[in-house]
Amino acid sequence: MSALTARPAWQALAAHHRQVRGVHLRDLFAADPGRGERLAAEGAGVYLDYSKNRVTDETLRLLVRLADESGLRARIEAMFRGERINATEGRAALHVALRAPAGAAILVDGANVVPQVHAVLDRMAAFAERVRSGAWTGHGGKRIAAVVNIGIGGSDLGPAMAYRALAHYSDRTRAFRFVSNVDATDFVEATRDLDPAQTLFIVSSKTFTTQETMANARSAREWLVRGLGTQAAVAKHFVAVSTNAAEVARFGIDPANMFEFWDWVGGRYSMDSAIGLATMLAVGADHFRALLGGFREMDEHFRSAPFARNLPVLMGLLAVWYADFFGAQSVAVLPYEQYLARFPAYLQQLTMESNGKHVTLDGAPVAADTSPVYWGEPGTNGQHSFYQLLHQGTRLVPCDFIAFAQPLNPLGDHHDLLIANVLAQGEALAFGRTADEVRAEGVAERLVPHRTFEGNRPSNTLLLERLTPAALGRLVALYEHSVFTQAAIWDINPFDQWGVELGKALAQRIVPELAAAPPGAPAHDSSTSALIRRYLQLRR
Ligand code: G6Q
Repeated sequence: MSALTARPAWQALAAHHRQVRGVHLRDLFAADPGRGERLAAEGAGVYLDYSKNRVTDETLRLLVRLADESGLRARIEAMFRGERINATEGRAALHVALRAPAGAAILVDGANVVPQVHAVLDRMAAFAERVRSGAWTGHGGKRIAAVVNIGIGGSDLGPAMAYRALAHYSDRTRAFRFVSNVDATDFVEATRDLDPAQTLFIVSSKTFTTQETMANARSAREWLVRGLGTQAAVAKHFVAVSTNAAEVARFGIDPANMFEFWDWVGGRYSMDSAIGLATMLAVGADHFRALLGGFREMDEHFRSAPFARNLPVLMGLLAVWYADFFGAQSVAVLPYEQYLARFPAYLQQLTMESNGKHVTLDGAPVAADTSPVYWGEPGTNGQHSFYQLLHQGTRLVPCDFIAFAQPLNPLGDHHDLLIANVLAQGEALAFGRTADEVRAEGVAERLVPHRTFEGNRPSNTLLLERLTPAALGRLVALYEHSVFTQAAIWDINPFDQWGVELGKALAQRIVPELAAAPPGAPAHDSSTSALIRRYLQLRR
């Protein structure tokens, strides 16, 4: 038996699950008229209704006990204190320092990192102000009309998501584009209508060695130099966000135009670092600081609220409950907010790159399933496609609904229609429709099974006042800390990503084999070798 499954709370949960797995949400609600208000928590301006989960008070008590037995409290403190909790890379994981207030002290190797965080923020703000005001011009003196962020993974998904999420607050006089894929189509389509004399590239790369980003950055430099006729133009049209000053200088970007971050910021935890420069250019420094303020509020809630009323802890524990005791394979994230269209994609990296791990911190196999698959689309669109499976499929898919009380674009009764839908979905999933109810509607007997909804399908509902920069910060931090909570239970490292290495290394090996006619048969398995030969033939 592993340390995880040997924990008394785990064993108690396993026994408890056998007793409650058949209990229906209909009965839980019928037995407790106050359940909908009792099983709700509020923190940092986020209201979480978790009453439509397949839990009793005993389940919640045992889950909190599991968090205690897993040392969650000490792990949270270790993160906030800057300890090297990313043990496999020998680093701290200090994204919380990126939003710490100016006067705070967080030490890494004895040095307070908060002043450097604020120094970079101030430089970003000064730069953003120059671009936004028109004081920073292109090589020929024209205003910057387009900003193109070049980056991938953690250096793309956060800024791309935040740009869309905060579009309501953004500068509509400039175009913002995000190029990530090494597929040239991404770069070509992003720049085809842009004027090089008015385009600013942000090369965002922690390492400044990532194959895709460097290929796109080189193509951008060629595009610019070809368009403006001089290498000297690079200085006014390229800035970098990186930890690697030497490589930035080698690329030809003036280190004065490099915005720094640090090895203790993981890529998928970096949208609130200098990686957010594109976001700041779009929405301005004040909104960016408000975004950081929202992150900070959720950080403080996570660090101080008792687990039983702690939103990220509750959400993390519920994710473990379904993944490990009900065998749920996935979680659907369903924002009823068009501006959050890229939020599920952002969360896919945050959740799955963090917790898609098979060994514990000390290298032993994890005794339970780790991260579920996160996926989703904004409502109401998903209702007309995959929700069928959520309602009547054979799999259990816990859902996170996200909604805002105040619309950013009030228009007739659209917002009430939107909210009616999100509420109806949670209700339908939980309570379903029994065969007797269907019969009472006069449905023909042969159709009754098809028209029956078993219900008992769990969901969380997150309700916020309005999608502001601060609200976005709170939401992202909520999921960051929910991921951390899950990792603490499984005793895995959510901050490394060795799983993406093998494919990268093998691609590097194949590149020269495609460059010219390879000498002899390439040394791969027969499938890969045959595909290489076929590609070389078809390419001609
Ligand atoms: C995130 C990952 C990964 C990373 C990209 C880009 O946590 O580490 O998605 O962000 O591979 O890396 P660079 O920023 O170094 O280009």
